Amino acid sequence: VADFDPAIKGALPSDFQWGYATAATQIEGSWDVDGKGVSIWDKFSQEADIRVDDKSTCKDTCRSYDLFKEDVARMKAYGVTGYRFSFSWTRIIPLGGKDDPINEAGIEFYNKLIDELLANGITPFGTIFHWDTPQTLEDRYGGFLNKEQMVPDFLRYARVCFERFGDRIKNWITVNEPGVFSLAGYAGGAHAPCRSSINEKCKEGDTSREPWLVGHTLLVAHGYACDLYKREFQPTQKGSIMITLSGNWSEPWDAADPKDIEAAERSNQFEIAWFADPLYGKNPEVDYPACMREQLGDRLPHFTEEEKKLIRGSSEYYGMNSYTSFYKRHRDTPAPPEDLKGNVDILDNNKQGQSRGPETDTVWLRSTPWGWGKLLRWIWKRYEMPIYITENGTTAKGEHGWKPQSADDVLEDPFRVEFYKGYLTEVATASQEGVIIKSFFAWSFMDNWEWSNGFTNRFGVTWVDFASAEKKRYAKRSAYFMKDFFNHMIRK
Ligand code: PNW
Repeated sequence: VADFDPAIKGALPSDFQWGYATAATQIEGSWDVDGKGVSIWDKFSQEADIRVDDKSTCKDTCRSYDLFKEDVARMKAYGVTGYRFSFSWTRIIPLGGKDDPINEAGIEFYNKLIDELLANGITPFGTIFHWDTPQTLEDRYGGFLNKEQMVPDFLRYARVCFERFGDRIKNWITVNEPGVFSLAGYAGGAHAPCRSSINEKCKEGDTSREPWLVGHTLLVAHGYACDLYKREFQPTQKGSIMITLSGNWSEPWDAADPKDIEAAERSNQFEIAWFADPLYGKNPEVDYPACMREQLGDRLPHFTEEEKKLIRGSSEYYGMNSYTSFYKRHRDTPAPPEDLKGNVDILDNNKQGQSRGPETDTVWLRSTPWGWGKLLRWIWKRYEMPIYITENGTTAKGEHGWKPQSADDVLEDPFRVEFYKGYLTEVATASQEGVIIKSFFAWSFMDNWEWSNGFTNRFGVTWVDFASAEKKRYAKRSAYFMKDFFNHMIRK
């Protein structure tokens, strides 16, 4: 506690929300219990042998479907003010569609979770869609590739969430990271539903088109959900609604080369402005960024007049997930049709040979607090929207091998502590400069099932013994650090 920087003492407003984020597929387990239907990640898990690093599935994960009370108690002990979790679509509507039945047992689970949070003074932030499309909708009509059919099904699911939970959930997030869902599921192919024309493990897909179509459907589905909430629920429930966007920072490989400066800016637009410009842009004409339209042409969908009106202004805050930064170098060759990032080379070192940051257990993630600070200011300048940081965090190199010696053993995780110290100091200084930042949700409350990386990537401030039947939890040092650091930074 003693060595916290006095310059950032009280830097964050007294109503600042801080806590941890999770997602249903990654922590709940009980994938076929109490009437739950099959999601695209449950289906993905059937092929874990070829698709997941450690061949693990999302069948049990952290078992928080059973252990949620223990988890809420632990969060309270960690000192959080809020918790961001996601609803499982197939727990609530097993078959997913607008005319399919509601599963009351699924509703009951989330009622108990929300009530437990509120009874412990923790503000719930509810994500409606964190990537777990009902498999039935995938089979019926191609899921998010089919805008006409998906939007009404999504809207009915959102309606059920507002109707059943909106009396207590006052902070709604429609969609988690439309960008990563589209790119990893429909271009890279490493995520469900594994569609790609550039990944040999995938049988079907058209990487030149599908990620842009899916992104568009998500944006439109989000727009209709906000419209519904604002018309029918907000007047009485008095909550707010937003979308969460992903976006890592792009820095020029050669800071003296105007072409690299342009390439890095173009890359930021492909990654972030892709969704943020239609939602929050200052250009009165609602469209994707000009550089995307230029490179992708009509492969990038066009907004109808109704969609333009729905989407601009739909999200009431800027929900921001970000983890790392990359160096970007321009290319002199034309962009191939499968290019996703603005025709750039993506590099770990800049022209001077300087590394973007120390490695972690996650291939794409390095600790880069320098880029995180630039990103916060870039978003603020471009959109002038108050920011809810809805995810940020890290794995640490080699942490997988740790074994607790006793029930109260604490993992000393200096890397994660340094990571958060660096990133949160940027949050504090940006806030002091006038960037409006309203929350920080660290990813994640506990180690969990990191999608195609399985249990090999540990993002938690709680270490989970996945080998034990009861998925025993152990605090890491970072959990205590976060409590003390926020106590220092949040004004009394
Ligand atoms: C996010 N990238 O995914 C998700 O919202 C979480 O479910 C996930 O566990 C967490 O971040 C950690 O990965 C991302 O390649 C996946 O930049 C990939 C990237 C970013 C975010």
